[in-house]
Amino acid sequence: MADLDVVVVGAGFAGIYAVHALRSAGLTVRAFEAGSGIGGTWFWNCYPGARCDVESKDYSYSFSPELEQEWSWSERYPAQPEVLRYLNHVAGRFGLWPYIQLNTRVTAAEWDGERSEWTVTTDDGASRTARFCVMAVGCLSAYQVPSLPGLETFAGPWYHTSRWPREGVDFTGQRVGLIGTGSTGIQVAPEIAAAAAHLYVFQRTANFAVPNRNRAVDPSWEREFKADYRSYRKQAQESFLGVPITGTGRPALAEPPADIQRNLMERWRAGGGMPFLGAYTDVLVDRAANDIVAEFMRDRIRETVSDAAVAELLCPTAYPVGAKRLCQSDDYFAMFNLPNVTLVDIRSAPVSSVYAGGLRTADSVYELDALVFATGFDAISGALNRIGIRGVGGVPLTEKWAAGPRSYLGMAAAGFPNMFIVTGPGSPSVFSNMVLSIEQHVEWIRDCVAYLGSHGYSTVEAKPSAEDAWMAHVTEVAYSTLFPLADSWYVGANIPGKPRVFTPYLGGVGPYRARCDEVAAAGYEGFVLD
Ligand code: N01
Repeated sequence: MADLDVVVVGAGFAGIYAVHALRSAGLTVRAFEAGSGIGGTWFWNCYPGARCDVESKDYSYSFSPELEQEWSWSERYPAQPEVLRYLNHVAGRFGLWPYIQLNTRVTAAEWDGERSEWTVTTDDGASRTARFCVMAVGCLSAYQVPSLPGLETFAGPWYHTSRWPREGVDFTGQRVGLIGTGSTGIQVAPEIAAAAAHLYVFQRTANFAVPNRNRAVDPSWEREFKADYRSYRKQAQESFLGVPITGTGRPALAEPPADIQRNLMERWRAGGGMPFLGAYTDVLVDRAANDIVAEFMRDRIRETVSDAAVAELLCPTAYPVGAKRLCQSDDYFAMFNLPNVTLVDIRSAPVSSVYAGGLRTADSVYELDALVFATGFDAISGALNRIGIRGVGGVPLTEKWAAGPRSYLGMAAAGFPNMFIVTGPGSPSVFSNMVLSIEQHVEWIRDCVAYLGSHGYSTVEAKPSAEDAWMAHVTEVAYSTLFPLADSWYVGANIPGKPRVFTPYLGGVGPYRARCDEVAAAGYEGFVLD
């Protein structure tokens, strides 16, 4: 008999809830977490300025009406320390600590077909067997540092934002180089600029950013909001993004230009990416509509940044707005008006090498005391590919995914029985309110395991035909939008050599949930139960 019913890999939002939900269903569960604390992405990404771009009222668990009433968020968009406090509160409140083993990285998971169980090995040399494996490793966990020639010769310290020293970093009086201008780079840059003698921002691709208009949560608004939290959560579950937003419901191309400008400006002033991009129905599917919104955003950069040449360099033109994750910031563009900040265009003059005293580009040399990489992640599949996962016949997951990650419903990979992936490739995951999508997956997995038990089955495995059909649908939906036009981490374009496959499901959170529920109601259609 297996040591455990379920091993959960990771203790971020997904792993924490998986432990709670599966234990509440009467299963024996153990979670392994590589970090010295829980929180996953919110544990590791403790760089200054780290803040969620989904509002706190949405980016929080909905499974407990009591929890959502008890907890009070201090800000509209929660900063990383507050999200981490929240998760620690949840673990304590629901008695989860005894079932979470910290400082323990899962290094391998192998399916034993004879015994119908997984053997999970950890970096302390121990192994456990479990009937089920729930991979709650996060979509943005496997960070990447570019292989720059000479990096090992750099005399100063260098940091990746996703492994920021927990004690913080003092940049006072230093010349700092920042590589990476995605969501993370845009958040960390103003914080570094506030302390450093000089900040050089090395930009390869300019990015769009909308204002947050972050503010303290008003207690009377909170009271009012909480009075109807349940029905709000229901709306969120049925919505497209996992956050109810109010768009005009009309295409931009059918709207008089002056009305578009007025409407976009209202949303710009209110702050937030989802309501802004969701203003019109055609922005993410029609290039002409997208161009109108993109130009509106470039105009905001031009009116903010006083040096016209710098402003032009900061204006994104390489991809449709929204096709890469829209950044949010209240102070990034204005930061370039500071005398101690320089924007360096490494698209036209790429970084050639690092030397002891700094960084060389094709046309210049920059003397630096410290280097910061905000260069992103091997997203969605990276963390799973780094575990030695072997399914039926000892086939490695890396081999199955050699041409790109794939799964049925974004939760189960053919050839890997009794292994569930939370927010895996082919699910709304990063294109949704992650917390809500995590809850939906965990509850579906819990119910599936219960169904097997009550119907006398011991294994569940996605059929290859169901996986093929689902991934074809994921691709078809993606290619009906503008998303594939960007070289984004959504398609793996940020990782040299990674196959270009669009894996997030863009069909909408509500319809996706309905499909998963239909599959379950039909006795787990598309799965082999044995
Ligand atoms: O990573 P990214 P991120 N040389 O991949 C550059 C979530 N998130 O950590 O665009 C030079 O987006 C790269 O340039 P390019 C959110 O979902 C959320 O910023 O490839 N530059 C790009 O500028 C987000 O999308 C929040 O040309 C190199 C940057 O590094 C996701 O995490 C906050 C390079 C990487 O951008 C990832 O964001 C933070 C190289 N060799 C993150 N390699 C919020 O909730 C890469 N780059 C607000």
